[in-house]
Amino acid sequence: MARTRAPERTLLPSDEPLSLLRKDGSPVDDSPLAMPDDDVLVELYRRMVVGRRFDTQATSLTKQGRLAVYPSSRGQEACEVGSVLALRPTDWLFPTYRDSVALVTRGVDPAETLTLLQGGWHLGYDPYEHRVGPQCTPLATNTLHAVGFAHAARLKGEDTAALVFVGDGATSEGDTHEALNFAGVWKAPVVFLVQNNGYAISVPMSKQNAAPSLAHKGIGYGVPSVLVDGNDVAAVYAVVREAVLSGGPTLIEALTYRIEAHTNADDATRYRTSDEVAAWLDRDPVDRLETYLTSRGLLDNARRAAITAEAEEFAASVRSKMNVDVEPSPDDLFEHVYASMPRHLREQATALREELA
Ligand SMILES: Cc1ncc(C[n+]2csc(CCOP(=O)(O)OP(=O)(O)O)c2C)c(N)n1
Repeated sequence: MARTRAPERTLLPSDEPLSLLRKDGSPVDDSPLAMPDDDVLVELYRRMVVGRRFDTQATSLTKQGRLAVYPSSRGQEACEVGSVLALRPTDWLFPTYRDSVALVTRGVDPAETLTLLQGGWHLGYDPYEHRVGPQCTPLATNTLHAVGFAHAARLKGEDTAALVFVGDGATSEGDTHEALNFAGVWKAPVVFLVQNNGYAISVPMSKQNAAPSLAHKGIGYGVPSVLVDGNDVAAVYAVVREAVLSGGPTLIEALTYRIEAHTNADDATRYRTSDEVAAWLDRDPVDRLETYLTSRGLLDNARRAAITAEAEEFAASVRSKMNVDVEPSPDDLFEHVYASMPRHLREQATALREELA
């Protein structure tokens, strides 16, 4: 992929997305990005294969009635995995509903990851264990959490960066504006990773954005901005790593595509063509890295088979963990909202209990 500008920390993103691997898996000769080490590349591949298998399994669980809803990130594995592996153990992740693969990559138990989408519990994992905030479902609220968190950590003298995921649609929300503004003012160590997958449900980018690119949205806030090929995991890893180590804010737009529908409740054939999907399948992030690793002798049939077997085992463990009936108590709805429950919530809880009695 062509490139017109080196990724020095200027405010202006490059005209073309930065990349390290072309869509056919061959390396980009003159990329300004540093290729990750060989062991990192193999690990990126392994995590993408396992993540994709987890994603397929979660999609199947919706068909079996085990999950209420599942927003697939199939096709977006380079963003989900590349950015998470670029974090240091001390950094924090602030994900959205689409980022279950990122959580699993960070080490969160897959069944605990899925309780929100199952309807079993608001937040099934301990955020402190792996430093992962709650998966937000209101668009862009996590951007404010990330900026506040990163700023507070710095005030406490901690070396902690926050990585926050947003979709292209979420960049149109007021919360994103406020978060970018204060990230710029405070020079907070926050990496905004915009996974531009082309659509906000059925609304295409062209109907909600007039900027030359979403990365350009950082300029007005004084936040350095980067445009990257979001299906090139090596490039995503490299730009996120650099952003994390910069110690300040960065806005990264990763150009990618969601292969599945918005969720299992959506019919994507109503707003996009099969030709469009096919063109993106041709840019598959997993195949691309696999081709590269194979050409470098870093992946052979035995290693590939072992990784596939590991992914199958992971999916089997997800199935057995999710193959239980959950009966959440309606009272749980009122738990953990406030430290002490205000009167109106106490009244609602009583009314609900009376209705169910
Ligand atoms: C504040 C808010 N408004 C509207 C919605 C309804 N909604 C859910 S997902 C979605 C589209 C989001 O698109 P995008 O940000 O591009 O993320 P993607 O789902 O493609 O990952 C909308 C409008 C919501 N969840 N929160």
